[in-house]
This record gives sequence, structure tokens and C-alpha cells, in this order.
Amino acid sequence: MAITLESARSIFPSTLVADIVPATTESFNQLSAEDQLALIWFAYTEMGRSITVAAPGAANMILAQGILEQIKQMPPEAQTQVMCDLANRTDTPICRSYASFTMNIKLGFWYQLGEWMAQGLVAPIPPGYQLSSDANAVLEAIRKADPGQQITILRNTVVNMGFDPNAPGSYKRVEDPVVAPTEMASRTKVMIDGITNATVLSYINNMNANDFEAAIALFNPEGALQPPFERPIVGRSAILAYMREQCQGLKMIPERGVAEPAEEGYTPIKVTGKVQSPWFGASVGMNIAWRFLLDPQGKIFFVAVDLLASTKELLNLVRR
Ligand code: 45D
Repeated sequence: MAITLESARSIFPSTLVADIVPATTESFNQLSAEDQLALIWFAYTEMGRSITVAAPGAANMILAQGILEQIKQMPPEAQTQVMCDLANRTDTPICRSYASFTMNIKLGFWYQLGEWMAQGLVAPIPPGYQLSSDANAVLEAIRKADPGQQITILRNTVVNMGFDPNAPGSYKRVEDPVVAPTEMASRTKVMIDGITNATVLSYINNMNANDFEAAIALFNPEGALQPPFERPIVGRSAILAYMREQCQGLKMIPERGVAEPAEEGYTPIKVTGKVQSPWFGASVGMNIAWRFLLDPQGKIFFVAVDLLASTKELLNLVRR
């Protein structure tokens, strides 16, 4: 049987992913804008973690800065309206600009609004705001999730806001600045219990050095990367663009893995461990599995990154 992208996607099928994330994101999207804003506010403040603003790649806030200042000058009702528009994905100039921001700028935008809400410079969530029972159920689900799952849900809510006119070419995506990779002398080298495969080790080491050019050179030219709960991204240039937007400053801490014997020349390798986002640093570790399928030349034909259902899944290295 020939190896295809579809067959590659189902290697290590017993891997349990955090289904709570797409399920909760889905329920969140059904709520009213007011409930959405209040709920995120409650979840965000309950998490009680300070976000590192100096996140690499979050530096390029200039484009968002104009809109943020504009919002700050508005009367409180207008400020609330802008936030509701963003949650409702209404077609307004601000919502269009917002949709064109990269993930890091969207997160930085809300981080700033959150600070100003706390300082009373932007209209806060009305004190005593009562969530609907549906919204309460979503908040309860978020409380039950582990911290890595909570920040993924938070990120999803932010990423989905704004109005995307979906007209290719008319609204250019704002690029995060391309940051220089870590210099060779200061790079870290990981050790993964059970893994000696050079491609897998280089993948992790290059990602930790923000050396995305070197990381994509490890892929088969038609290779694919599948992020958690997403469709595979296929081909080196698409993967590189994705990495530049999503992977700046990620810290990958793989712990253990297993390499299975090759079948038709293709080697399945599973690695589990933690990933830290620059936004939360070492205070939140996400439980992650990488499911690699290497081609006969040792290049990455496919890698899925999974957000795991529980810490127990870190020990699951079984093939079936
Ligand atoms: O609406 O190997 C207020 C890949 C209230 C690549 C607010 C990967 C109102 C390959 C609180 C103000 C990337 C797949 C809002 C590996 C309101 C690879 C603000 C995986 C919105 C390993 C809310 C990487 C705010 C992974 C400010 C899994 C929310 C990375 C902020 C995951 C939320 C990173 C933030 C994650 C969330 C980062 C900053 C999940 C950040 C999450």
C-alpha cells in the first residue's frame, strides 16, 4: 500500500488529543458578544498569570498602536461597541484591520486593551455582569481544562475575532518581523529518551533556535506539518510562512520517544514532551506529541503536532 498524506495522518492512532479545546471553542462561538467578552475576562483574570509582553515577534505592534490609541480616546460606550464588534465579526474598518493582523499582534492588541481595562482607561466588563447559563457552562469547561489547554482556548477566541473580507489580495497580512535565529554557539541541543534519529533531533534543535530555514530543509519538498486541530500545511514554502508567524520564541522540551521499524522505507517516530509559548514562558507547559513519518531519505514526509488530552498521554508511545 502506497504511503499518502492521508495514511500518514493516522500513524500512532491511540494518541489521545485534548478534544475539550475544539469543543469548548465551538460552544464559545455560539455565545453573545457580551458573554464572550465577559467570559474571556473572567477566565483571563482567574488564570492570574502575567503574560510576558516582551514576547519575541510581538514587538511589531506599530500597526495596532494607531487603532489602540483611537479606542483609548473614545467614550466608554463606543469602546464597548468596538469590542462587541470584534467579537461579532462585524464589518467595520477596525474589524478589518484586526483580521489582517498576525496572531502575535492580535494577542498583543488584546493584552493592551486588557491592561487598560484593568486601569480604567478602557470600559471594563460591567461590575456584577451575570453570565448566561450557557456562558457559565463554557467557563466551567475552561476551568476544568489543564493550563496548556486553557491558553489554547484563549488564543483561539482571539484569533477568530474581527472581520475577514476574505478577498485575496485586498487586505495584506501584516508580517511579523523576521527575527535572526539564535547564533550557533548559543544553541541548545536536546536529548530525547529513546530517540537517536538525527532528523528529529535537528528539527527540535532548529525550532528552539528559531532557525526555520534549517527546519524546513529537513522536510521532503512535498512534506506536511499538521498543527493541533488543523489541516496539514503542505510544502516547504507554506510551512516556512506558518513557522515565521506561529513559532517565534517557542520552547520545545521533548522528553521521550519511540522509533518504529520502517515500512516501505518510511519510519514512524513518536515523541512526547512539553512546549512553552513565549507569552507565558515556563509558567505554562503544553503537553505535546509529535508524530513524525520520515521518508526513505530520512526527510520529514509528515509531522503532526498534537495537544494531548492529559499528562498521562506523555507516556503513551504505543504503535496502535
Ligand atoms: O475579548 O513543532 C480580555 C507548531 C477580555 C509548529 C481579552 C507547534 C476581553 C510545529 C481579557 C482583555 C506551532 C504547530 C479578550 C510545534 C477579550 C511544532 C484578552 C506547536 C480577548 C510544537 C485576552 C506550538 C488575551 C504550540 C490577552 C502548541 C488572551 C503553541 C491572550 C501554542 C492569550 C501556543 C494568549 C499558545 C495565548 C499560546 C497570549 C497556545 C497564547 C497561547
